[in-house]
Amino acid sequence: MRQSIIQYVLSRLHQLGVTDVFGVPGDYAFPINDAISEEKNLRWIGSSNELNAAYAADGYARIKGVAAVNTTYAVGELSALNAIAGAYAEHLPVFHLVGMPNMTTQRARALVHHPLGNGEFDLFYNLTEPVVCARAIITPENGAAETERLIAAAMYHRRPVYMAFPADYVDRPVLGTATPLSPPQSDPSVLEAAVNAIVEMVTKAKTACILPGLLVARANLRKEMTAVVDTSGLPFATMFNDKSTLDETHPSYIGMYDGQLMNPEVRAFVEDSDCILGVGALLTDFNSGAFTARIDRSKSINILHDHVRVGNAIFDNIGMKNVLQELAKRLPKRSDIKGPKVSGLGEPQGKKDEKITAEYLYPRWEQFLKPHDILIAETGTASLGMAFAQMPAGSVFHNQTLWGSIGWATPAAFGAALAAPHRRTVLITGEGSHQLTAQEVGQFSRYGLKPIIFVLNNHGNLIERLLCKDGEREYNDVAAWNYQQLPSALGCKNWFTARVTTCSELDQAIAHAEARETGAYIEVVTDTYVTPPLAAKIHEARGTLYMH
Ligand SMILES: Cc1ncc(C[n+]2csc(CCOP(=O)(O)OP(=O)(O)O)c2C)c(N)n1
Ligand SMILES: [Mg+2]
Repeated sequence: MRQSIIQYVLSRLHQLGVTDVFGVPGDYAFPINDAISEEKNLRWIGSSNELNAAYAADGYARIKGVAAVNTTYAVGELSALNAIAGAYAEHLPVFHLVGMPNMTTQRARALVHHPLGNGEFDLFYNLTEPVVCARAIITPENGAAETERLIAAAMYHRRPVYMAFPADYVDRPVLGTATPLSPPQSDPSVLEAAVNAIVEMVTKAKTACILPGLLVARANLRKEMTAVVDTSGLPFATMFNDKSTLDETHPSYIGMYDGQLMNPEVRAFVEDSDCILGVGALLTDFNSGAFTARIDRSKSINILHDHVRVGNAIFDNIGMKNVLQELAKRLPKRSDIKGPKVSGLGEPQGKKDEKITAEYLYPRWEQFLKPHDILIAETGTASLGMAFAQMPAGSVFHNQTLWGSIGWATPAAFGAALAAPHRRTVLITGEGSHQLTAQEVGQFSRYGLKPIIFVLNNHGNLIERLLCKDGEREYNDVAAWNYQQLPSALGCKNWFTARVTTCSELDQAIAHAEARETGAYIEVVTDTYVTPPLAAKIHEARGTLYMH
């Protein structure tokens, strides 16, 4: 028997690595919901709401390289849109599968529930256009071909795609066949010219360094990138959004480059280099120390996913993977170039029975991290503090640095934990952000996952207090929840929970959390203005640097 349209789509997603689909059911989506639950290779993961489902898909895609989320027409898909836009900004291929009313209903312009009541059904298909790299309404005729087109687009651009399924078409047999599209190919002569230009610039340079960026990790090119570092012997630094692209225990790692705001030795080394080899790094506000990074275009290179810039020369129609593979063979070994030695946050500073300070908290969290951990750090002061921790071998740091939608981290941590249940997932979130999506904590226990969650309670939106004109304005206060009671209320059985206010209480709670076989949820209470150094710098500079 021929596969139905939805069976075809789901089997292709499974071939790409999707084994779980996040979502919230709905009547227009029932045929998709049913197909997912009947598909033996896939698990339906019921989320609390569509925003959380799509954030969870974002977290899952960060670990597995691809994810899928299923929502119902209009009311469901619109709630997911913020997270889908985030996946677009952050380069994550998330397949958004949406159930639409029957085509017969749409043609009759019938006044069924969910649409706006004006007989128009393609509004939401149109609304999604700017936040996906490709979209289609899937029919029996176009099903196979459109699925292949969307897969090729999502995997090449590493961006989300949108697939809407009229409910009466979902179970119809897929007509015709389509072969997977081959990825774009590099132009060999341009590749040769670009690699020659890069090799020449690196060879001539007295000092040089590498800035590996987020696109390397997103395109699954960590191995190729590490080979370039090893061949060239060049020191490398990373920027905030690019943190943990390569292993931070690698001997060539010199630490975080954050413009003039932090790490002056790293800044001096990077900016004084005659050649700065950027690979998939973008100079966004948070990546450039609030635009204080000074990288001279004429002595820098950037290798992007489909083109390379060497100084002012552009070489296009060449793929990042091919460029890295060639460079790993051809770059000269520059063991003569030595960068500064990476330093982490050092020993926690503070008295054991006193309140928790930034000088204690961030070094203590750094010490707590273990090899292969997945750290999900929410937008806010906590991620600004943890950006300067040195990550242990094989561990990764994830933050939504560009999109920066608070509430992302809690469901994203769930998605990441589900994608890698054998690894330890650590969530660090401010309490203001946590309040947006805290109900997703219940999902960890529901699906047998054991994260360690830290909720930093500093009595409101600290980063906003530091950025706005009067930190005491009431709009930065949040409700004082009993955080410790949340896991139990949300169905987490036998979790370790604690509320800590002193350094020794923090130490004890961490020791308990590490020893337990269940999830752990620790509320870390500090004074309102306990601020890590980068957040303090951004505060000092906000008039001139940041808010332009
Ligand atoms: C969806 C969304 N709404 C609002 C904001 C603006 N915003 C940025 S950080 C923040 C508060 C963060 O507070 P918290 O999570 O408690 O972290 P803290 O800085 O206090 O450590 C807000 C409201 C945002 N980035 N995203
Ligand atoms: Mg806060």
